[in-house]
Amino acid sequence: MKAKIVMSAAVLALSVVAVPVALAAEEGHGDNQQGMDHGPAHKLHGVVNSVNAEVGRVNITHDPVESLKWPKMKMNFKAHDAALLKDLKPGMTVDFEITKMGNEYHVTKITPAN
Ligand SMILES: [Cu+2]
Repeated sequence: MKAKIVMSAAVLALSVVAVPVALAAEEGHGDNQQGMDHGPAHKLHGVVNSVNAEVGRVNITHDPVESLKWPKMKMNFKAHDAALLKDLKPGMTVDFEITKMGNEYHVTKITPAN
């Protein structure tokens, strides 16, 4: 009986300690709870397939991306700022940068390729 009380007290003590630690760990990586997590920026090269400036989205066939181990593929991206897309046209070859924000990659820079 005594052992049972001791055991449940130990479990209780552990849970009181563990929760704040987990929350602190969660808070530690990336920005604070309010802001999005910002991963590193990756440089890409590709061809614009379609642009939807209203919703701030662009579809690009990008070349392989070494830093992400991505093969060549056709992909939708969200523009971090919809204004980035205003001069883009389907068929345009572009150099661009993406950053993971939350669980999505956002285009943070995009220019026509030389
Ligand atoms: Cu991709």
